[in-house]
Amino acid sequence: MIVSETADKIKRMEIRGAGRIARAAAEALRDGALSSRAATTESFRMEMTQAADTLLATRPTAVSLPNAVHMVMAGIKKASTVEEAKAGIVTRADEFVTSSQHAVERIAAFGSRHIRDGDTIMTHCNSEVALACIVAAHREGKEIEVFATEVRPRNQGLITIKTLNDAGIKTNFIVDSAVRSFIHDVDLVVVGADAVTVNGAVVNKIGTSQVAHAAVEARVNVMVAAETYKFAPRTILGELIKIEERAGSEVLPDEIAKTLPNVTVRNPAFDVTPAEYVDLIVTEKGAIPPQMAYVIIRDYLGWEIGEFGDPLGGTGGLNGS
Ligand code: RUB
Repeated sequence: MIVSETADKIKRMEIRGAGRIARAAAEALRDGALSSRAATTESFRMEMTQAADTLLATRPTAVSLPNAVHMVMAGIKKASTVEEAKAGIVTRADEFVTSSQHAVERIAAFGSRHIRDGDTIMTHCNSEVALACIVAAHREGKEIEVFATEVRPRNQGLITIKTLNDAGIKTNFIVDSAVRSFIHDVDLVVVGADAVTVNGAVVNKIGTSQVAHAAVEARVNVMVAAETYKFAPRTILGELIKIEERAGSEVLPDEIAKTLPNVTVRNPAFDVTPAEYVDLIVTEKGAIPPQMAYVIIRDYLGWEIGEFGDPLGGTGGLNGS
C-alpha cells in the first residue's frame, strides 16, 4: 500500500490501535522504499523522509508510531547506495513487524498469568494486546467473565465484544458511565496503552483514567498491557504526550451542533492515567511496576530514540542497536 493511502487510513481510523498503527506505518515505509525510483541515495533519503513525515502527521498520541518510524528509518543511516538504503528499510520494517507480533504473543503469555481462574475483568476500548491477555487466560481453561465498555464516541467496544464473543468468553457490554456501578463486581482491570511516560503514566483511550480511578477506589488492580515500543523516550526530556482532539462531529452531528451556537463540543481521544493508579505494566520483556518505566526506555529503546526532530534521528532497534 502506498504511504499516503496508509496515512489516510490511520487518520480516518480505518487502521487504529497503537500496535496496528505502528505495524502499518512500518509496512508502508517498506512498500514506499521498494517502489521508489530514486536514482541517488540523497533523493531516496529525501523521499523516505517525506514519507515518514506524512505518517508521523496522521495521529499525534500513539508513541508506537514515531518509535516504529525511527526504527525503520534508521535502516538508511549507514547506506551508501540506493540499494543498500532500500535493503536497510525493508530489513528494519520486516524486523519491526515480526518483533511486534512476537511481543503481543509474549505479553499474552505473561499477562494471562496475572488473571486467575474465576476472575471478572473490566476492559476499556479495543486493545489487541489487552485482549490477547484475556483470551490467553480463557484458552488456558480459566473461567473468566468480562465487562467491556461501549467507548463513545467511536464505539471501539463493539470490536472488543466481537473478539470476546468469538473466543467464547462470557461478556457484559456496558455504557461508559456504568463503570463505577459495576466496578465492585470486577477483580481486575486490563487495558492497553498508546504511550507510557518515563514516570509510568499511561496514555490510553479517553475514559481509561476514570476506569482506573474507579478501580483504585474499589481496591481493584489495574494491569496495563503494552509493548516496549509504546514507551516514550522523549518524556525523559520533560516532553508531554500530545493528546489528540478529534472533530466534534464524532460526538454530536453537525446539523444539531449548528443549532446550538453557544455549545462547543470537546472530543479528546485519549487521557492520562497517573502511575499511582496502575499496579502493573506487562511488556514483552516482563512485568514491571509503572515506576520502573524508565528501565524499559533505558534498556530496550535506548535513551536517544526520538530525541531528534527528524525521522532519521533515533538509533532504532528494539535494543537501541
Ligand atoms: C485505541 C486505544 C488502545 C491502544 C492500545 O485508540 O486507545 O487501547 O491503542 O491498543 P484508537 P493496541 O481506537 O483511537 O486508536 O493494544 O491494539 O495497540
